[in-house]
Amino acid sequence: MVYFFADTRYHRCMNKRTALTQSEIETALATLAGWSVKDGKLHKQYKFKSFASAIGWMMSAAIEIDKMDHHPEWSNVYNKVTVNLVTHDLGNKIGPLDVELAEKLDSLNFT
Ligand code: H2B
Repeated sequence: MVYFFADTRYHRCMNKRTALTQSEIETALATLAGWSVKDGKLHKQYKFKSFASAIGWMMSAAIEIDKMDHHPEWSNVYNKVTVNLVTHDLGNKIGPLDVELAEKLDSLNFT
């Protein structure tokens, strides 16, 4: 039993341990609306109706980000939030967790 769990976790971990290839990134981008690769990072700028909306979204995003233990480079100016995703543990390259986080961010309520 211990082996079973150890094995599952090992594979889950190994899956996330390599940077995506160019074609894997292109495949991911095809289903990620508004995302692009900019300076080698998975990039999107969200525009909200107000500063309060932007900050509210960042608060709910932060909770999900923390749960994933995968942290974006992001910044806010007025009603815009700019997000740049790379995996530091993969030498600042785009990895599976970056795509996973992009999907999670897009799934949050947005006004
Ligand atoms: N966030 C990002 N963006 N890249 C990482 O490689 C990363 C992270 N590594 N958050 C995590 C934390 C790691 O340092 C801890 C130990 O899980």
